[in-house]
Amino acid sequence: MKSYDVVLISPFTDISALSLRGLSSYLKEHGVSTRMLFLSNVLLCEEVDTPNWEFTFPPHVIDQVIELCEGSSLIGISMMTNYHHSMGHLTDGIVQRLGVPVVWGGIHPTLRPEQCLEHADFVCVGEGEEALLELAIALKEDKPTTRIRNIYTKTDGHIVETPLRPLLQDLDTLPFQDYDLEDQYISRREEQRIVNLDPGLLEVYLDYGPRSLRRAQSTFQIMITRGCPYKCTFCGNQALAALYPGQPYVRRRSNANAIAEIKAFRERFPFVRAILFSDDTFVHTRNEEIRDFLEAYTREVALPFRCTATPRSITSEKMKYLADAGLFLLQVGIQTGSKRINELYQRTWSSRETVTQAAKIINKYKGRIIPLYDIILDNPFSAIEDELETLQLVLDLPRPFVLQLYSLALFPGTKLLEKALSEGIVDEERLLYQKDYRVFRRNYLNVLYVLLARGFPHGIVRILSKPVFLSLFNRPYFESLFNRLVALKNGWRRLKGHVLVALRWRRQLHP
Ligand code: B12
Ligand code: SF4
Repeated sequence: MKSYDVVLISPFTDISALSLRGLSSYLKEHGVSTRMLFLSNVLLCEEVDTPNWEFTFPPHVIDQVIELCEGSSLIGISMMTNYHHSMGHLTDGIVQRLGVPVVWGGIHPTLRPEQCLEHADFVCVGEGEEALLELAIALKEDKPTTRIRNIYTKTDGHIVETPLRPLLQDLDTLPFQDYDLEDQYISRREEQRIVNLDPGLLEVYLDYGPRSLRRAQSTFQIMITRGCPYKCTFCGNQALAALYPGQPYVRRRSNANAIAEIKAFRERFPFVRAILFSDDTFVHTRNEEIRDFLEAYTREVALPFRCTATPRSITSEKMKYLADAGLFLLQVGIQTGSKRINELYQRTWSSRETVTQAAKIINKYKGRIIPLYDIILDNPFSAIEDELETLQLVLDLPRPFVLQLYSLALFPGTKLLEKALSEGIVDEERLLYQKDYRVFRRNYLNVLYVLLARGFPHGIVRILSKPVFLSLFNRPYFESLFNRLVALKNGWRRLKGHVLVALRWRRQLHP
């Protein structure tokens, strides 16, 4: 089998893997060959559509990964915090059996380099393009690797830190994402193994996208900015920006450059049906900037698209440009309706009035644009009054909308985690690695939110949130009853899943 200088591994459910595809192109542009593996456990083994953070790859898949990595001089893995466990296991397997050095990069290694160096030989802190290239060349040419900026390593048990390169300011100098499928592989549930990613599979898997929007249509993801101007205390951006004091953090590609990338993708893969602008907050820019971008987009691309916004960034003018250009789904971070919690989150710019005003503007386009409102539950600093204020806000928003609920995950580097640790509210290890943002506490109020998210009539939820019902049901016995019911249901589902997986592996070993 042909070998490559660098093998890049993505554990994400979503094979868009924007960071790795960008890094891969950057390496190739500078003469370093790459192979990419998309190894989501969801794509491989789960019988349900959600990742299992405790997942470890079965031996026959690790064998295949080893085979696909053989002959390379470096293996790179991109990481979010929740993947620490499963990628740690995979990395240990690779290092022991292959002896090829492994570098981890992405938000988690950036914020927790020391922990990541327990598994990986190198960690890339911050932006990776130039650092990864320098590391790959050094390893290929057998040169020292301890002085590469942004690359941390360990010698004699001590961590060797290096200074950070400045942030890339001109994003137009970066190549487009790597979609050369002949060097790309994907883990497949159907075959129970890793297979070559061909255009047919790409079309299917680009349907996956973010969790709530799966199987909408084959969607190309792109970012036209890096960074976010806000500093919400639960978000990784605040920690990332802090690494680069005094440097412009929000950077934007030129319209022409972003549109050229979309056009190039569509020419190559005409099945693409929609575009997803995955920027932290796509709409946060001046009216004219959105207008100019969307005019060019309509002229040259004209595919339906989805994007993200903060409530504050929504204006009537921008919504008109967005709607005219084909926006069909707008993800808006509301997070809370409580003034007190907005202060805690450093989101005082996202008041109830701002949210209500934004929702009214969006609602003028009902039938054409569906808003997707993000709400955070399970905040240990919230009181029942805060939760009720949020519920009330959601109930008052004009319909239709989709509600996307997250159980608060306290990620490394965030102010909220620091606060929770200093107040002894959390045990870090448990929260960081085992916390599942889709698993909510099963208390009465959360059940009301889930009912809303599942389309239950607002009138009934409003009645169920009256003090009389709250005093009856918002009690620990209700939560424990629900926990038991859900445990029963999950136990049954897991058992069914294990049996199916075992049968598949058996078939795989004894065809
Ligand atoms: C786009 C995005 C997504 C997209 C696509 C992600 C993907 N698979 O590519 C979608 C919407 C699917 C998504 C989903 C999720 N996301 Co998200 N996402 C982002 C976002 C906005 C941008 C990430 C990005 O692609 N940036 C552009 C690239 C070019 O930059 P980059 O990722 O920083 O990569 C650079 C460096 O880190 C480094 N690097 C990265 N990988 C590697 C690998 C190697 C080997 C090397 C050397 C270097 C390197 O080099 C890159 C180029 O300079 C970030 C916020 C942010 N600003 O980072 C959140 C963020 C990464 N997401 C986050 C989370 C929590 C999630 C979810 C788990 C849950 C959720 N709340 O949505 C899901 C999980 C998905 C899944 N099941 O796998 C958190 C992660 C926090 C953490 N500590 O883990 C972030 C930071 C936002 C936040 N709330 O704080 N996400
Ligand atoms: S607005 Fe969104 S992306 Fe920006 S810091 Fe806040 S949560 Fe993060």
